[in-house]
Amino acid sequence: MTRLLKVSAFIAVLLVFSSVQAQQKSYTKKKSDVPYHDGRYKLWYKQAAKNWNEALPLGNGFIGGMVFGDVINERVQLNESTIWAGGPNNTIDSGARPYINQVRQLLSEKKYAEAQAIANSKLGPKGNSGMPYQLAGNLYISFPGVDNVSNYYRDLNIANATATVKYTSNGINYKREFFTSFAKNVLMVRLTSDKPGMISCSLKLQSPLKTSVGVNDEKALVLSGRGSDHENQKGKIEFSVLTKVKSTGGTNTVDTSGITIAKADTAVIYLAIATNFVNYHDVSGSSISRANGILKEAYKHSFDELLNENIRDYRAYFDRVKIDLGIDSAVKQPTDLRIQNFATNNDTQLAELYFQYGRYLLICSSQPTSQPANLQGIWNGELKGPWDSKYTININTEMNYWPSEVTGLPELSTPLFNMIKDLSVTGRPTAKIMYGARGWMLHHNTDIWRITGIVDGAFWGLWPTSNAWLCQHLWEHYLYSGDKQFLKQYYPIIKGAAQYYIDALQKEPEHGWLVVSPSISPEHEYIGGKNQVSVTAGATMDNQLVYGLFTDAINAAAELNMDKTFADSLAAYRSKLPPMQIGKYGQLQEWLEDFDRTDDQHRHVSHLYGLFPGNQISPFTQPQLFAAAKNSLQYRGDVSTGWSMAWKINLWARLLNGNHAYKLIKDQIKPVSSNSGGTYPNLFDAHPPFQIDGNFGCTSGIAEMLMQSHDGAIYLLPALPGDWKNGSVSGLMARGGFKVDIKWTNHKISKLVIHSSLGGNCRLRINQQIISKLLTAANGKNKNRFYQTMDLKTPIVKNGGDILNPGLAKTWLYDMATSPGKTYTIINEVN
Ligand code: FUC
Repeated sequence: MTRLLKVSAFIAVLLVFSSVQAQQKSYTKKKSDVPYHDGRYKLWYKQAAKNWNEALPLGNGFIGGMVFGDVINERVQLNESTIWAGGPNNTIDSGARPYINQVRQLLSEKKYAEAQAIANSKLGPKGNSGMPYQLAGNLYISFPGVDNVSNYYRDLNIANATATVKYTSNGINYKREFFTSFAKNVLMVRLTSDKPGMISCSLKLQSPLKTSVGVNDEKALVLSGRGSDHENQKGKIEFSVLTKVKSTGGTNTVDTSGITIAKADTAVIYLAIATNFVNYHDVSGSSISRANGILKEAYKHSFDELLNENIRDYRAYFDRVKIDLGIDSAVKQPTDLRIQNFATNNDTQLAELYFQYGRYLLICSSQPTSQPANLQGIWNGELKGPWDSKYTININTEMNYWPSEVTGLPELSTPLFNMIKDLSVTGRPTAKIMYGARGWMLHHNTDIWRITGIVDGAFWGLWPTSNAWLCQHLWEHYLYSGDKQFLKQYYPIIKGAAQYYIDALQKEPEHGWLVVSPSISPEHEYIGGKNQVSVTAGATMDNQLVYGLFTDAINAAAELNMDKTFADSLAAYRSKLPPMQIGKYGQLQEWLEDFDRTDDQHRHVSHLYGLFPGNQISPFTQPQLFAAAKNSLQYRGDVSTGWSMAWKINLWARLLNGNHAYKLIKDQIKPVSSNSGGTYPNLFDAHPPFQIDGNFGCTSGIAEMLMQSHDGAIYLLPALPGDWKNGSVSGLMARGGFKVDIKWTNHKISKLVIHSSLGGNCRLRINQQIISKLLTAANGKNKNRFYQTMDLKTPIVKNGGDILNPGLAKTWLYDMATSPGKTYTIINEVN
């Protein structure tokens, strides 16, 4: 019995709750939901932003604003997600095909340097490498006569999506409040002080783009502009920024030099931005009438009305997941200090803040009808941001969406799904003209115009497997939601990507395997030196991606009960793909030949796609592969660019090593140095420079440390670090429509709540024994059909090297029958 008690006897209580939604509503009502220290959900500072990476981001998927908070000259740097250079175009290279065939031939003859030379000279971009995302401009508010300043405070409250600046000047307390309205699509600013008549300032709109400033009939200040011409493309985007002030007391006047507010009690600034963008091939909208309409609608409402509405709208997303990793006194320090000290401080809460900040950034940069989050989300202060702030599809765009399903924000992936739909159209002629194949394809980048050709140069850009990676997100959305309508709508797109490979795969001469050729293991050379070679055939990541795509297409056809002949043919092709290979250092080979080096610390860890975000390497069914993947990751090292470290957090979580994953979180949340990634004072991830994927990747990694559901069961606390001794998380989503709440004490689960939206068997994997009437020992295959499709046995080949024992701890597997809409609570009475 004592032993029984020691292993934490659980008593299960079955509780039936109402729907997920009803539960979410109650979050906002219950007082106990905000038992946190003020700093828990705040990024805060004792000084204004000295540069862009210290400014604080606001956004609603359309407008982005970076608030600097200078007391004398406030700056809000403005973005609108459809202001890009150039206009509708595609980058298909109509002369590419013979050279692609030539490169294929050279690769099959192992003439690698020659293949690279032809690729470099003949298969680069023709004309343009995609268009840059551009800033709209800046709202400047200058405050004359501000001196004797004290009590300066600036924050971003991610529980409410508001930013605040406060200070005392000449004995008077001033406050500025900022937010971007989701419902009304405006940026709002309120200026107040604790003494009437003290708000005097002047507003200006400015932009480095070609713009003009005027005043319209409604007395709004208007900045009209156009996106740049770029790389042979004429700038076709027209945009309008409109701003108008409502003040109480004093006066506010407008002319072409700006808006002047004098001696007001309060001033509220309404700002709208709109463009002529309709979709990737249509720019026939009217930016001015759109911006006018937006401003008019918002102006009817008071600041408080819009703020309250906004907090409700925002929290409907944000409150879906709560997390508590413990709280230390460090939470009382300003955020920039916390970042500096995170490596050595006990500050587990900063990881929690960073996790929730990732969710905040996704909510603010990707709304159901917006553009997808680009390399900088929607925040870019330049005419041509890093890598043009485009969509890089060999890791970065996908990483942006890793947290959406698991952290309860699935509808925020809609812009990604819409972009995939666009690309399945613009990528059809690319498949035909460049590769002589059916279906659709694109290379490693796209932009708002949905280009599909090679960009940057063949060394980086000759990677044709983006379609397979993008389609993974479609299938995963189905696994989480069980939404057959969605699957039906997107099945032709998944099928189109699979068809491309049926036509494009090449028979490799040595083993007769079918390989993607030419391609690269993203951006990575396997022959170094002056004449680096990246171009290859049969890179491991490509094999995994095509294996996954075919498998998903086969499963999708089965779920929809259609296309059996096509699915059978895919299964036949799939059996001819190369197996994963274990190389001479016991590593998972990155290329078809064993080129890997143990001292290679390249930032891309592409061949580990199968471990994460794929599900082809399981510790339980593929221990040899699992150990090889671990060797590969160990050789690669930890510190790297921001997104690379974020990927490694997910990978170490999948390797079930919470301490190593947490070590990488510490490596990521540290001040930025010039040669490696880190975190800026505003908690933006640094490649460097700022790239948002690292923020999203880390959020996903923390979720993976707490729960995984890709390998036949829901694995609870699979990679809990020693430092996260006590804590809780609620609202994480598992495949098959399960919502999971976990509370743990002393690293052991003390309470578990599972809400089932689709019903079916809920199989749990746990690192401890649980005794509960609700749970039975798992038996045979998981009967839940969303978990059966994960039953992969990827073929492997061992070419040498020592295989380490994966050293797995014992786990317990349970089954629990569930019904749709029911909630199940399991309480550990011992703890
Ligand atoms: C890929 C990466 C780079 C950078 C760029 C935007 O090309 O290799 O590190 O993140 O995308």
